[in-house]
Amino acid sequence: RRLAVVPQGGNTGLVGGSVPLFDEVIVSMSRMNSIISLDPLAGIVTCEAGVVLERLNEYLEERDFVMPLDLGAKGSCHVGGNAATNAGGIRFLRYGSLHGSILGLEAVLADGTVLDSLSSLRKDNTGYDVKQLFIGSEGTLGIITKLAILVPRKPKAVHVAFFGLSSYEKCLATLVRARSELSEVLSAVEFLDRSSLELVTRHLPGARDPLAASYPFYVLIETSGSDAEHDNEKLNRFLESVMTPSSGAGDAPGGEALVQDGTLAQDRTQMKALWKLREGIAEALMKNGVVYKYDISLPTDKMYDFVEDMQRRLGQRALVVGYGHLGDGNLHLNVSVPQHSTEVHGLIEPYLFERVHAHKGSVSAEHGMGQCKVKYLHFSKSPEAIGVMQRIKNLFDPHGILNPYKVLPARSAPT
Ligand code: 2HG
Ligand code: ZN
Repeated sequence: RRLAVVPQGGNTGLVGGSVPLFDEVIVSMSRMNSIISLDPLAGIVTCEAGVVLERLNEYLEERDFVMPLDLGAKGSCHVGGNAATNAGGIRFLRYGSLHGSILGLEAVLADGTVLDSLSSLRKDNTGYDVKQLFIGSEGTLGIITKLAILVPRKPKAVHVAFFGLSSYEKCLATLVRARSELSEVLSAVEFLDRSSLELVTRHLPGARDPLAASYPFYVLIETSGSDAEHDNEKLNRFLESVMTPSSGAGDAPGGEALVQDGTLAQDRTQMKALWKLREGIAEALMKNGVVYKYDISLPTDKMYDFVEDMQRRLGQRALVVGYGHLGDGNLHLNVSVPQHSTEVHGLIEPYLFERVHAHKGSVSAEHGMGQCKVKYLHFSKSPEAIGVMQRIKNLFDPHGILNPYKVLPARSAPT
């Protein structure tokens, strides 16, 4: 009947991708929630799109596997939505993008055709990899209904350390050290600034600063490996190296140690508490008032300049915080105000995206385009690339009924 539809998973997106604008019908995926099978030999799980990420992860952990994806919204988001939005999250550094982990999928096209690309082969080099188009298409090319996902073995030993640092440069140097000294066991490197930590400790019950003094920056490092003794040894050597004052040689700025203070979680509860300080920032910001959210990819050494520049630009009008996936060059720049302010919003956009473009960054590192970023697509994609995207959209959805007004700017009618 050519009715416009909006596919909706857990509705946890941050760019309005699963929210209708006009009279679109919401297609909720929540009852397509079966886990179909797990092939333990190949490490491939097959499930329906509406399975909640945390539930799938629990199912896998019981069988000694783990999802290659983890994010703050795990308790509500659906794996179909994760695939449709190409969600990034905190395991990206270790397991990479869903473009690599999703081996196959089933999708329903605009005309009702069920496209079976549910291959569960590690290798399949038979021409165009059509399923990739659906990953990150945000429901604009078809509705993902099933997935086959490559799942790694559950790590036997996980450690989490939380550091206080005196400058962003030291966060970068700590990242470099972690990469070289923790190498294959390194599974996450996240950072947050002091304002982010203060928001979490103020708004989330039970959250407390684990360090004795305050620092302008914090880095959370996680290791995951198969041999607790080996990982422990590596981590202890790393801790010693980042906490010992340097001679000024190598990657460390001279004199002071890279890390001023730090704590290592002793058990699962402490590990969760440290992760909460990073994963709880989004929730704490929501409790603090109205928030303008930005999720940008930048050269890692430039990331915090963007936060400081925005702080200077907005002055007393707003609180600007910076945190994110340091190891992936993905900054979450958020601006908190007591109530919506057209003035503040106008000072942020399009200024921020113009700067991102000037630094060859991306206007969306992991949250997608949804409805909020559509008009800024051209800052990250060339006219030729947008033209190809439009042609693909026309091919899959000639009547524009799949999640309209999302991802791509309005187009002319198909010829
Ligand atoms: C995170 O990494 C999420 O915590 C949310 O991607 C980021 O709130 C945000 O802007
Ligand atoms: Zn994130």
